[in-house]
Amino acid sequence: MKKSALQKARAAYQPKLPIALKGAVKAVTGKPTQSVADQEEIKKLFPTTYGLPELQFENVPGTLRGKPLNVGVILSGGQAPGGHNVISGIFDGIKKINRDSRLFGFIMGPGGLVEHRYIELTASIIDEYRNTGGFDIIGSGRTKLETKEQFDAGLEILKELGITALVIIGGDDSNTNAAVLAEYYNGIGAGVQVIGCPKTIDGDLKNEMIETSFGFDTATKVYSEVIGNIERDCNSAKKYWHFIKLMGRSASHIALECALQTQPNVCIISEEVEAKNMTLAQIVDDLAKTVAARAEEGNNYGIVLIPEGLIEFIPAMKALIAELNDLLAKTEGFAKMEASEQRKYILEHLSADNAAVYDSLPHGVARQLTLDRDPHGNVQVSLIETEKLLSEMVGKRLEQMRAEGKYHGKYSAQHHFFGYEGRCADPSNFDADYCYALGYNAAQLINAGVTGYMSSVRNLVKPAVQWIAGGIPITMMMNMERRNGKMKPVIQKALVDLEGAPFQKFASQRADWALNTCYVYPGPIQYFGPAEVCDQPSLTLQCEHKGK
Ligand code: FBP
Repeated sequence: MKKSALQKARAAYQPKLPIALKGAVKAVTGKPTQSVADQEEIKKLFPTTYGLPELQFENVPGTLRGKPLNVGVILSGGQAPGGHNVISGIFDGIKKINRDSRLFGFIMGPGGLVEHRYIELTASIIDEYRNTGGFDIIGSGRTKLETKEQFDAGLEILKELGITALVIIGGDDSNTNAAVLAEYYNGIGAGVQVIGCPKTIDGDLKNEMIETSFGFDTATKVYSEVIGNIERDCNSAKKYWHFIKLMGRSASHIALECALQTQPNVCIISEEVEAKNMTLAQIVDDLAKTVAARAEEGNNYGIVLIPEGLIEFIPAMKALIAELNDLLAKTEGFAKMEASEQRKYILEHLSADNAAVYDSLPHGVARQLTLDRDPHGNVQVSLIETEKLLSEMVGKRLEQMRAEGKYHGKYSAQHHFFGYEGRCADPSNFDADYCYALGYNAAQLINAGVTGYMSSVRNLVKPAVQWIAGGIPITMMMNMERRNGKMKPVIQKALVDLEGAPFQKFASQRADWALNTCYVYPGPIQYFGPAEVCDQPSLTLQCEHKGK
C-alpha cells in the first residue's frame, strides 16, 4: 500500500511509556472501592466483581515474565484517534510478558465476538498500524453485548482459541457492558478476564481515576485547527457569520475545548442552557444581540460554536421531543400522510405548550423532528441541523430588531458540521503515548490476573514518563439509571461541570471574545518539534489539573 511521507516518518515513532511500566512491574493493591452511587443495588448485580481494590503498578528490578497469554481485543463504538496504538500496546505488552503470547482481534466490533469473526494480529499486521488513526485494523461496531446468549456465544470462540482475557476498547456504554461480561464470566468460572479501555472523542468518560478518554485530544486539535482557519477567513473577508456544529453527542466537552483553543465570538454550552432553563428564543435572542453589537462596531462577521446535543438540553425542546416520540409511536399511518397533513395533525394533537414550540420552529426543522427515528423510536437529534436552525432564527430576529431600529448591519451565514473529520486523524503525540500506555497497561492487568477493571493511566499533564499506571474496578464508576424504561447499572456519564475550571475560564473571557475579535489560530497538529508545540495535552485537562 502506498504511504505518504508523514505516514512513513510516523511509523517509526516510539510512544513514550511511564517509568512504572518499564521493565518488571509489581501490582500494589489499594483500598476496596465502592460505586459512585446506588451501592446496594450495584453490589447485588455484581456479586463477584463489586468492591475490588484499585491497583497501581510500580517498577521493580528484574525482568518482566509470565506465562503465555492468549488475548482477544474488540473496538467498540465510534472511531477515536489512537485505537491502533492501544492494540499495539497490548501486543507489545503481552509479548514482553512472554513471546509466545498471541493477540486475536474480533472483527467489526462486539458483533465479531458473538458471530465468531476474528483474525490473529501478528507482528507484521501490528507494524502496519502503529501510530496511525482509524480503527480499520479490525473495524468497529455498535452491537451491544448484553444478553446471556451473546455472552455464551462469545465464550465458545474464546474457548476454541484458548483466549483467557478480552480487552474491550469503548465508551461508557461499552465499558458498562465489559463490566457485565466480566461479572458473568467470573460468576460461571469461565476463566476469561475482561478489561476495559476508555475511548471516545466526546470526552464524557472521565472521573477522578480516568482523567480523559483517548481520542478527545486529537479530535479537538483537528477541529480547532479548522475552526482557526475559518476564523482567519472570517477575519479576512469580514462578511459572514459562521455557525459551526461540533460532534460530541450529549456533552459539550468538545465545543468547550475548541472554544478555549480558538476564542470564537460565541460558544453555546448545552449544560448551561439546561441549568439556566433557557428557551430556544432566548438562545436566539442572545445570539442576535451579539450580532447586532458587533455590527455597531462595523463587524458584520463572527464565529458561533454549537454542541451537537444542544437540542436535547433546551428544556422546552426536550419536552416537545418526548411528546412527539409518544404521539408518533401511537399514530398509525403517520408516515403515509402528506407533509402539510402531518403538520396539521401534530399541531392538533400536541399539548398547547409543545404545539406553540413546534409552531415556532422553521418548517424544515419541525419536519426533521417528525421524520428520523432510531430503532428505539427516538428522534435522532444529531441529524437535526441545529447550525441552520439557529442561523435562520437569528436572521429572522435581526429583521425584527431592524424594524425596531435596534439593528443596522448586514447578516449572511455559513454552516459547518465537524465530526467525522477528526475521528480518524493520526493520533497527536499525547494520544499516541496515552493509547500505547493504556494498551501496555491492560496487558499488565491481564498478567496480574484481575477482571472487571478499566486500564487507568493518570497524572496526564505531567511528562509521559511520570504517568501513573494501574487499574480501576469498573463497578466503582457506576450508578443506576433508567434505560429503555428499566433501571440499569451504568457508568456515570461526565457532562460539562459548570463549576469546573475549564467552563469557569471560558465564562470569564467570553464577553470579551463576543464583542472584540480575539481569535486564536492553533494550526495543524505537530508531530515533530519542540515539546511546547507537540506534546501539550488538551486545555481542558490542563485547566482541570492546574496546580495538582
Ligand atoms: P462513541 O460514544 O461511540 O465514542 O461515539 C462518538 C461519536 O462520534 C459521537 O460524537 C457521535 O454523536 C456519534 O459517534 C456518531 O455516530 P456514528 O459514528 O454512528 O455516526
